[in-house]
Amino acid sequence: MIKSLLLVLVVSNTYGQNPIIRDQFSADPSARVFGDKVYLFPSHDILATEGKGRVGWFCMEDYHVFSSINLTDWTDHGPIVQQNKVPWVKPDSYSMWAPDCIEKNDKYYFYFPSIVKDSITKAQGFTIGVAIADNPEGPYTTEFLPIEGVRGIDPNVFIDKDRQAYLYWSQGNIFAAKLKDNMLELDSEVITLGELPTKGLKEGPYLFERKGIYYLTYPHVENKIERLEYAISDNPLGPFKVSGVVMDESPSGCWTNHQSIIEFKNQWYLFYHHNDYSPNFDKARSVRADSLNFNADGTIQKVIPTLRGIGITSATKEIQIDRYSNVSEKGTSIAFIDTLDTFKGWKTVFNQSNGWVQYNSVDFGKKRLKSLIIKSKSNNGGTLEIRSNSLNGTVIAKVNIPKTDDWKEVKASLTTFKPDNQNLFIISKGDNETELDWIKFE
Ligand code: FUB
Repeated sequence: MIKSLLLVLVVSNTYGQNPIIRDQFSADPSARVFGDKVYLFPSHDILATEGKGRVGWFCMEDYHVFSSINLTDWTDHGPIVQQNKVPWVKPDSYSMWAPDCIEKNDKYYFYFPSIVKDSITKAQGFTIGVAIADNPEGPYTTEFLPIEGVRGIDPNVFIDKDRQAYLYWSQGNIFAAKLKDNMLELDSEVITLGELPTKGLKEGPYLFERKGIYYLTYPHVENKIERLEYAISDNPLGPFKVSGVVMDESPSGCWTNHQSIIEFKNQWYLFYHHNDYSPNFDKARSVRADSLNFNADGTIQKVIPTLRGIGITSATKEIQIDRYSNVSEKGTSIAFIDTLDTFKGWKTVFNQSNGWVQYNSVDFGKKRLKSLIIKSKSNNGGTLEIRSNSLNGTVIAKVNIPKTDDWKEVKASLTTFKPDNQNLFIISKGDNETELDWIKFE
């Protein structure tokens, strides 16, 4: 149970769609449902500079936690664990890799890997420690020493129906062991999960249970870069049967991927990552989420990554239509607003009549909205049409974008108002290049 009334610093809000965290890099997402919220515990990629991490490699110095009640609006609760405040972590190692968090008996156990200080244990390299809190947002208190008997990265914890907890982690292979009731010590021999592919790196274990089937998911290099795969068993410790691919390799070549899978309000979701804000450097990644579905026999349907992602977007907030659900083959492209500051996001560029973008699940509510505001730019002026639910659907508004060299917010009256959830189609009605940042209704 989540204890209330704890004052936690709320740093910022970010809005749904992919990537879901829009003001910083985020990777290796562990999503968890605690109470009526989804919590996200990702790695926090930063860019290494001389003297701070290893340039050209992963670089992380802390972890943030995020939460959402609707999968659209995400709140950043700020840093929860920092490398230079953990007694056993080498403070200049910048190696706070993929974490996980789980609730047991009203306590939240945050598991994280990092590089151990030479003086602390006989072990060297990566090991895994725990921090404990009364609330998922923190504050977390870190254990003085890492978990004894564990070497490696990518911790994942699963608690079965009988309340037995299991720790999974990786280091070339995937390992598992039972955890004691205190969640801080191993309670069994370490098992190597040996039925998984033997060729190509495996890491990032994440185990969940559905209808009596234990799904072990993991990134694996079957070809040249990681893809997400899964194996199933009737027991949390296996033996597992390799069963399929959850997500193919990134078409743009991001070498890593890393997953977690949750059920929230009767829908399953896959959280994963991609280097959206850093297309030329794949160690600065961003968390994404898409819906995941099962076949009747319990096998997982492959998830095709989308930009639209998950959650419902309010019509009265800025709708970033560049995170589209679908797009015309010709006449439309997506580009960064500022290539020197990618966190400014993307724009949609229309350059041909009848080029279009489809953006699904916009909630117009019940109260009549009267106008539309479009942040746009067009050197020669353009016309955009907004339709509801199909390319030939009801015209909601027609907007003339005036000639302008700079971004302008243009207002137009709605020709009609349709309440509730709709899919929007934005269609160019001219050949002049017209750029669109966002639209919103009021
Ligand atoms: O984020 C660093 C490492 O990259 C993670 O620990 C792996 O799972 C891979 O995503």
